[in-house]
Amino acid sequence: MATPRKSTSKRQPSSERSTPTPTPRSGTDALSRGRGGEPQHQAGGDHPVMTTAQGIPVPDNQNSLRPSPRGPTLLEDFILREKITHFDHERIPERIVHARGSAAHGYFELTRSLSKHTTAKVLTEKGKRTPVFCRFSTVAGGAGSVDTPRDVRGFAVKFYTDEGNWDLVGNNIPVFFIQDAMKFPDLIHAVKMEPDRGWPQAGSAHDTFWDFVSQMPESLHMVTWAMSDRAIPRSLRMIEGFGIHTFRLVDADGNSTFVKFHWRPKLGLQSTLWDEALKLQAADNDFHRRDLWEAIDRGDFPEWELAVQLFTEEDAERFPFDHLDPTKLIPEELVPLTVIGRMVLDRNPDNVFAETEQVAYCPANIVPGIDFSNDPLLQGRLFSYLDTQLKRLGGPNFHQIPVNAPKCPFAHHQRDGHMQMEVPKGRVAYEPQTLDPEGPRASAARGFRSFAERVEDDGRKGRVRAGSFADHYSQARMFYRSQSAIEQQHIADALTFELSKVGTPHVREAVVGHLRHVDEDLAQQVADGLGLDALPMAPAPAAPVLDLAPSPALRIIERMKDTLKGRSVAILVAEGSDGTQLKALKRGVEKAGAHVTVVAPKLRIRLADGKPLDADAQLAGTPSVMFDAVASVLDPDEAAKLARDPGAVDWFRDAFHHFKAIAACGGTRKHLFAAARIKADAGVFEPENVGAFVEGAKGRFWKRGAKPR
Ligand code: HDE
Repeated sequence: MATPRKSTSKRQPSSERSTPTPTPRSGTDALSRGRGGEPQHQAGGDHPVMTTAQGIPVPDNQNSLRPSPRGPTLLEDFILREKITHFDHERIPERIVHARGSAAHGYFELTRSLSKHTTAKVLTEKGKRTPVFCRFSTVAGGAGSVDTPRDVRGFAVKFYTDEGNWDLVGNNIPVFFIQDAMKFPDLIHAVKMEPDRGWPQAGSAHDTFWDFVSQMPESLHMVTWAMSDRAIPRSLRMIEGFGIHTFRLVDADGNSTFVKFHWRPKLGLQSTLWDEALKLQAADNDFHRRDLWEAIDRGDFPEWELAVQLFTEEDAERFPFDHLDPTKLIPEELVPLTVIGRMVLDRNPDNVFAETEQVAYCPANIVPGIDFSNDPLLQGRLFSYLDTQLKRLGGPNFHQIPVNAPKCPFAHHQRDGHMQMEVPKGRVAYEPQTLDPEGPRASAARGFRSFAERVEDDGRKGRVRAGSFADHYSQARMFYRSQSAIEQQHIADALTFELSKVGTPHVREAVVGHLRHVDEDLAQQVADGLGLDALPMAPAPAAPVLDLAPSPALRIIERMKDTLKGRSVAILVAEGSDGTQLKALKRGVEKAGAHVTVVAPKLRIRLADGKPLDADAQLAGTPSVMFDAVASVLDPDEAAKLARDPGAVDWFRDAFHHFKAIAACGGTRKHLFAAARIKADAGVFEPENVGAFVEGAKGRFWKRGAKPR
């Protein structure tokens, strides 16, 4: 039975609501006023009337329907039931891998036509801008995990081309752990949290992952990458992307050229140190997604070049590895990269769930003129994505969700199914047919045509692995030997850290045994770090380990761009700071292209001239790991006070030990450097000398603490 109610549309003034009058225990007066349940702030003006999902106006969004003020809630309350039911169903299954992601809209602009090799319009119409939606992700952690674990990053791009959607679903590492799709569930079960205990979340430093690695030498190449600085990027705006597999381009005559796709960040590559990554996890779980979102929000649009490596069947035959093996890369020195376009991400999603969560990438989405290769990992992926998305998005019509729908005209006879959003007209939903002259029909001229690859005549069906996939170590060795000494040290440290978290001695030893094929010195360092008495035996390799020519293009440190563009600099101020000096420093750093954050112990301080200053961030929640370089403009007495604050001391200690440029005022040098035991070096600048600081902030001062090898 419904209780008669007065209209609640007339809001009481808040002063009346805040009067602490005793709540009556019965009576319709208390019910209709909703005392205690009224929101404190009502939006003024012409706001739309709130309705249910059925469009019925909602009279009261604070109180459920009950027969008396303290009585039970009535089942009849369809408004409450609809609201709660929808809420109960708000979560969909998260992705089994790549669950945590951030994405943006943008465009791809072709700057060089590949018309010699392909008919795909997206790759032939020079100057054309194709809309894209790009999602970055970590792999192992759940959607609610953190942004900065040691992990591979997904780099998936959906191109809404005039000939249908093309999805380039890649990673930020150019090779993969396994050669055959058959092993993917095993790999993921091994790296995800262990099923009996439920940890670790988003990390590979545990027994099951390394046990799998120890049994799968083919993973060694990617493991070496995953232990390198590539797996702890500074920003999603500073990672490379790779299609990994060899694909084909197909021309109008049906000829094919092999192709590998590479994304290269305009801002250059940059990574964090492991210590920074750990501290970033504590400081800001959302460090990467916030960085991407804020950069786009302020118009600092991230940009990548799309480059291709093109090669023929004959070229491939000369490679010392199989181009169909996804654990192998083709060094740039062997097949150079040709830049063909650029991608600019210039719009944040309007709604994370509707777009970032519901976007469904699929390597099988390709357009005429592009084709697959026989890479056995790619072949398995062609099945997996649609299959998982049917479950994740609840049915076969997820291609109708706006972020997934093609932007070109489309027409087919697929009908019905869960969540059908279209209202197809007419009686014809089949083909061939004579009843509807407007009905869609296949087109041999315009349709997708698979490359007419010759299939071996003497093939024998079987569960086999090609002998040309047998070399598991040579490229891991090449990668390691291509790194600078600093990066090699980081790989050794990362392996030592990860294996130190492995509780099973024989697993640790087996992995160190494999490392001997990568590099004897690397294996020795890790063995020392783990306290092994002797180097374990190296397993017999399935193919001879080759000393391939190093590829310096695989380094990061030397490819960090000589620029402050896209970087982030913090200036620490406190009560009594010199406003003029702060202004000059800020202006100089901003002019060089960096984003400046003014950090202070309190959000509002008074400068030396008495003027108030609103800081951008508070010191306690803003450690220096969040920035590429730091500076201070402090009154000496305030610096002395801050030297008693461990957070302030760590601010400088960390910046220094993370090899960053520091513009330190006199007070900082005298008090905070003393407390942090910092001895100023070539990476420490005067805040007045903005030009020198800007130059220094473009790189890191690795000499500061290089560990001797
Ligand atoms: Fe994926 N992968 N994957 N993967 N993958 C998924 O699809 C799978 C592989 C990659 O931002 C899933 O919709 C198999 C390589 C990215 O939404 C799933 C195999 C590469 C994303 C799946 C691989 C990737 C996924 C999970 C081995 C780099 C996130 C949810 C045969 C080239 C895309 C989903 C996004 C997502 C399966 C290997 C990249 C389960 C079976 C190699 C970037 O379908």
